[in-house]
Amino acid sequence: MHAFIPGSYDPVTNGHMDIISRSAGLFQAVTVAVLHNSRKQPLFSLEEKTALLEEACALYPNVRVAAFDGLLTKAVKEAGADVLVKGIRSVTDMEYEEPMAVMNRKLTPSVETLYMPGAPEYQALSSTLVKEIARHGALTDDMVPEAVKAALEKKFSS
Ligand code: COD
Repeated sequence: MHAFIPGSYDPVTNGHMDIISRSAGLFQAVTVAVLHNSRKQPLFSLEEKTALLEEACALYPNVRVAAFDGLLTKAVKEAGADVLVKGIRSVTDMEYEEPMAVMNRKLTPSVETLYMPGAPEYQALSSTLVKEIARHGALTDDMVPEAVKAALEKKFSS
């Protein structure tokens, strides 16, 4: 089976990496897909987000990183994947994800959505909070991969 893990990844956090690394252990192949979320204004460019993810995922030989646009289920098919994996931190995540899962199943029934509960230690971690904390120079080493911490510190250094 081939898993597709979409996200804005602006930037990738250790919460995302928990879902990616566990999926790498479960599936033969994993595509980590960087997509644009029209509800969010990104800090990092598509190229920067992809490069940071590639560095963070280099440890996992069955994981590849790619950028996609357009309809999610079309991107899943383009990647040759069959399962959408969504990390879930809370009821709020479920409420956000469930209508999309129902609609995606209606659009492309052959693509299943699987929810993976996030690790409790990363439950409060989001790209949004990480950026806010980084803006105040208060990031800790357990929040994001090393290269992401350096990239955030550089963004907010001026
Ligand atoms: N622990 C566990 N999971 C986490 C954590 C954490 N700490 N942080 C984030 N996640 C999960 C999120 O719940 C999400 O599933 C995923 O990781 C990505 O998170 P983000 O914040 O990087 O990305 P989002 O939430 O902005 O999602 C962007 C998508 C483009 C994937 C999303 O908006 C989407 O699926 N859009 C559908 C577009 C579409 O085709 N619509 C038409 C049919 S519905």
